[in-house]
Amino acid sequence: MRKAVYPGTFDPITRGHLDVIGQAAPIFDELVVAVLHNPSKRPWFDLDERLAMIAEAVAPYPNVRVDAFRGLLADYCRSTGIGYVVRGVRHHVDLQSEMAMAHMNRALFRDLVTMFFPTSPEWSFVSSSLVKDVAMHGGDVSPFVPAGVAEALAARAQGASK
Ligand code: COD
Repeated sequence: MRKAVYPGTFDPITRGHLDVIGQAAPIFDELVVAVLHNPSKRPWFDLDERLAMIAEAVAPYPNVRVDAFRGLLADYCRSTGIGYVVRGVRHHVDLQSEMAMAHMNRALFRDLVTMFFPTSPEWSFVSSSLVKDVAMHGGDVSPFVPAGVAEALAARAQGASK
């Protein structure tokens, strides 16, 4: 069985992430979208909120499931029998840091292969940070994130401005 992980922070999931999932899902028997649980960071959305938003967004893909992990990605892959890491690339700047991560992960777990997926051009400028910034300033983020995420962002931004 060909198992892959798409790891990330996903704070929150965007249409750019979903574009990568849409490209990768048909290639693997199972694709796990794995959210890093990092208690030392303060995300906009807590782990359970992020997992729920992703689960809703990937519902159309029967072979995609959601999980959380702590610690090293290489250890998570080793312990779950995952052999492939899926990463999205928006432009050459992403590639620089993504290459370093891919090499480090391979150095930690020799069997791990990273596959890069170039995002569709319409999402190449989209990032979780930018959509949070737009939402925080009252902008419409609905073109860039799934509907449920847009609602959650608007609610969070309203709460933060009170
Ligand atoms: N279009 C396409 N791809 C996109 C878009 C977009 N618009 N936006 C983001 N992406 C891609 C990113 O390039 C990335 O590949 C992926 O989607 C996830 O992005 P983020 O921002 O949600 O997640 P990251 O990049 O912060 O995740 C980093 C990890 C959590 C995977 C990493 O830090 C990690 O593995 N940490 C665990 C500890 C570890 O193993 N460290 C050693 C790593 S070498």
